[in-house]
Amino acid sequence: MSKNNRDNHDNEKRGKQLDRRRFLKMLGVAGVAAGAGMVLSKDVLTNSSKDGLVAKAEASNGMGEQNMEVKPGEYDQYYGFWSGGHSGEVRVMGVPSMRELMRIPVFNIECGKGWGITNDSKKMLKGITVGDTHHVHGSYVNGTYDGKYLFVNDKINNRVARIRIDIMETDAILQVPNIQGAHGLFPQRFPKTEWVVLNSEFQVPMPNRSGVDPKDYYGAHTIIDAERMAVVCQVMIDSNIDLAGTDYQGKYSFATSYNTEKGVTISEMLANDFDYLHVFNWEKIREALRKGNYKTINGVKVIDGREGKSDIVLRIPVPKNPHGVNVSPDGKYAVCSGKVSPTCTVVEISRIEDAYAGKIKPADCIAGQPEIGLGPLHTTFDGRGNAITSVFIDSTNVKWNLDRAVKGDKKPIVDVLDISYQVGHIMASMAETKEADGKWMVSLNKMSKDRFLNVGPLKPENEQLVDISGEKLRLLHDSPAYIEPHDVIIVRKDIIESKVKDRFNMFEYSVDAATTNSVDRKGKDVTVRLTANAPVFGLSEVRVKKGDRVTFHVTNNDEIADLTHGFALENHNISFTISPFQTKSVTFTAEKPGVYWFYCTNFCHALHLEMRSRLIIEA
Ligand code: K7E
Ligand code: CUA
Ligand code: CA
Repeated sequence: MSKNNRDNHDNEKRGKQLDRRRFLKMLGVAGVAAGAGMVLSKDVLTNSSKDGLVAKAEASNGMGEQNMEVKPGEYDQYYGFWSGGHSGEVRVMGVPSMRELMRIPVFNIECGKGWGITNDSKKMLKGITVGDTHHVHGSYVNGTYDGKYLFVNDKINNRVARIRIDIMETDAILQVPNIQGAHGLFPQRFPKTEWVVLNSEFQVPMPNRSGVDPKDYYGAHTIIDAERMAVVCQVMIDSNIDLAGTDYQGKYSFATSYNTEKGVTISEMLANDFDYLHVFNWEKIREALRKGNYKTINGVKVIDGREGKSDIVLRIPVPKNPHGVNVSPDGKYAVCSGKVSPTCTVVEISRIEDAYAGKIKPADCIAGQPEIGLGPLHTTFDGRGNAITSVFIDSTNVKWNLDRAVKGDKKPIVDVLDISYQVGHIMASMAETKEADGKWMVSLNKMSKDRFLNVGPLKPENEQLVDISGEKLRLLHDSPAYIEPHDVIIVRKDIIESKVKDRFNMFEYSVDAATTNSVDRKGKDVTVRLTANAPVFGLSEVRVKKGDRVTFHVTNNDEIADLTHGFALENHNISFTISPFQTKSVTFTAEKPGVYWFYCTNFCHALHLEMRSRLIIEA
């Protein structure tokens, strides 16, 4: 292409993208307006897009000047922990390089590690191998991450998983009864994570049964014991509850609702002009548990938090179907993003006590309500008094000033960044802690459209890296992501790095570690202990009989960092890896007589290909 042609092509492409943006916006507006039956103010529309263009036209003064390049052999400054959405996993990324470092299987089957194939993982999954991970958050001590655990929800099967950060593996999965659409999840931030809260996005009969009028469907705020991974109790409420947050004092948890109408159709869910931010009072929850003010449903203590039934729940009216709720790093404000309303609602947390005491109305907790743009979804913070909100329909990230907002400024906008396209969550570095440092932000955009080489009708998402260190938001990088991360936390590497191990403690994770090799038979049960040392398995041959129930315990006896072996058995649907000093077990029935090779799948040695032995099934 000649330079002129290329310029034309580029201009054409820019033109196309601009058209695309307008088109998406019109679609979004039409969709929301039709669903809501409401008229969106023209003022909001034109102003927010105008701000976007002004921001673009301005010179680069006020721009951050951080360099995202991480040279070969250098490390990233941050660990990013991404939810994987309906891939069911969690991903570990480097920030700012946006390089994918690892995937942690959680609710899915994954052969890299053999998750869902080994006995331990099967026991945790209980045969349920689809999941939808949205919200991944770390455990806290004193308002910041302690580097011990990650917690993540499964919206499809109402589970919460815990990941041990030292080995980056799922170590517990809790099935939560009585709820559906397990969505918002947030750990206690202060003084440390003893509880994790989980919101149910869908209302259902409690206990679940047919023949119930939708007016008797309920939502529940589930409280989980983080160490025991057990349900402490559920607070049953009339509404659904969506996103979750906790304060920085250990007093309250928050939940946005979009279906206070108890609708079962979209138009019913959009009937009211206001829904709620629910506030749950932890002292009152403890008191109800102490006094026995609950009933037990499916083995869970269910406290009645419905309107008029108890004083545990405070309902702060928030305009129309809000989505995210995020607490500012100074602990002062809970910010609800409006979704159908173009506003963010700033709730001053210190006023909540007076509202519980009846001294002020719940609505009086609202300190500001600035107009942000069309379809605000999630808000993050730079730790310097600014909030940044993702705006779905506008396809923008909007930076605004909290102080100005609470002083009554209806448009405290500092900068508007056009993103590509239709953003869900955004997250700034350390922004969900009191140590928010205002350096990097990731924008998880739901659609990449025309941004990457075409790979068919299913396109990757587009995750954009933004430098937020300056006055203006500066877009630095596009990363394709396999469907579909929803949320992310960005954690300073010093918090994580020292916690991460190079090898397992041989007997910590399994009592079945094989330090020597053996084959033991008890009736039809055959137990094989097998060592793996590069480049040999400890047994060159294992003989069993047709119909035997065979268990292999495979231990990697190599202690060298990064020397992982694999174990795959021909024609038996078995494949997993074993990291240094780790033991993994698998049980299967020997059905078809013959010779079956088991081999190492993970390249470990010059003679890796020779690392193979026979299982002989005798007739
Ligand atoms: Cu907004 Cu599930 Cu956090 Cu997706 S949720 S975007
Ligand atoms: Cu062991 Cu390859
Ligand atoms: Ca509603």
